[in-house]
Amino acid sequence: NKIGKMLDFYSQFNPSPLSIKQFLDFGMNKCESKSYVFLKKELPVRLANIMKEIALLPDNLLRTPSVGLLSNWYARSFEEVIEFEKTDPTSDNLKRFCMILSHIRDRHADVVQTMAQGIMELKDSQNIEPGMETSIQYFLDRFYMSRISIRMLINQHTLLFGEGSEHAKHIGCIEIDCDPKIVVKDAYENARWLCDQYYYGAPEIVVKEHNELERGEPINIVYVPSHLYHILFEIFKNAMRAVMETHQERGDIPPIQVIIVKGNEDICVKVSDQGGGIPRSSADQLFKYMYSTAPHPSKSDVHTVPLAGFGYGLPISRLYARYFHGDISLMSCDGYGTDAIIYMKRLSDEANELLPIFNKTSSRFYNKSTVSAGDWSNQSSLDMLNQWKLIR
Ligand code: W6P
Repeated sequence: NKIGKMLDFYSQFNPSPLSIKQFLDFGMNKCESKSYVFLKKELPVRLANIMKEIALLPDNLLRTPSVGLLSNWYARSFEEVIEFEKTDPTSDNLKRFCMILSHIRDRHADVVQTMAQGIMELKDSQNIEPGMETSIQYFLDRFYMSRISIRMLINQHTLLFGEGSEHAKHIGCIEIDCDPKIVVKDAYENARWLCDQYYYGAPEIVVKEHNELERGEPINIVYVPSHLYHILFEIFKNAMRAVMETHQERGDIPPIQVIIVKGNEDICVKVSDQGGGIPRSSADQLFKYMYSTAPHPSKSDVHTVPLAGFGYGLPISRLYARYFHGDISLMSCDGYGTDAIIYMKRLSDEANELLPIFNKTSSRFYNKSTVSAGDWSNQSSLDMLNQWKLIR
């Protein structure tokens, strides 16, 4: 069939990662036809790359209603963009292209929940061996990263060339002088509100800045503030819950401390809580999708009600950080508290998209059905895995 052929064709190309600087250049020159010509090839390439990977998922996951639904969304969107393959950037086509892109974005709005649903359906229907859990983790990281990147492309194009929006400081969803302190306070206030609803109290915040490069100057970064907000909101929710759960009875609630640092390579935001920390034996679980979906969300489970997200909060936050070659790392002192450090590239030309590429290496990953034997002695006790309950 035609769409299958087109998928084969477009999946042969590697996605072309853009840097934040390149996104800016696209947006400052405001050349809609240039963006159009780029996207009518790049979007099918990114869609095809991830669709090929979806096709390699285990059959029993592919056959779940949720994943079936989701595959259809991708197929429809792929068809819609390749309609433009041989078209020129006439004003009529430019307008139609913008509209189609907005439709595609709306169609894929619920992808995260739908995929999570599919994973839960799979878990309910069978026991998942560790090997399969590893491939699902591998897949979801790539799948959600692909989605983040495709939405970034669509958002930039529609914000820049859709309904008129002239902002001095915003180029699409990128802010030229994003002040991390403002994003920190915003995310804190919103997490605090949720925390208050449930615990009738919340930790205070203490924010410090250290600009090592320009001593005493405020810290600014070229970044996508909504991504940083998403990450910080998730970290604050986790930190607040930990603090409230460990200090509620005692009444003295230690503040959450934040330091924003501009160094030579990175801009870092460190969020330190005194929420008792995470046992080292379960720290690895925090970024696992299968783990956070593990306890079924139920209204009777008090811990999942107030500071509730979708359960994929931390792994997806880390993808947002990694998307432009940053990262998140969590470091805990068991019995005391946790430091979460968000790293962002200081220079916008070093902040390149990190994109999954479909090829032999990636497909081999799904084929291996066995877990390789460990070459270090360890009991890797599975019962340790479920001790730490993460908020969703
Ligand atoms: C905790 C667990 C956690 C996860 C993410 C961020 C902060 C914290 N604090 O105790």
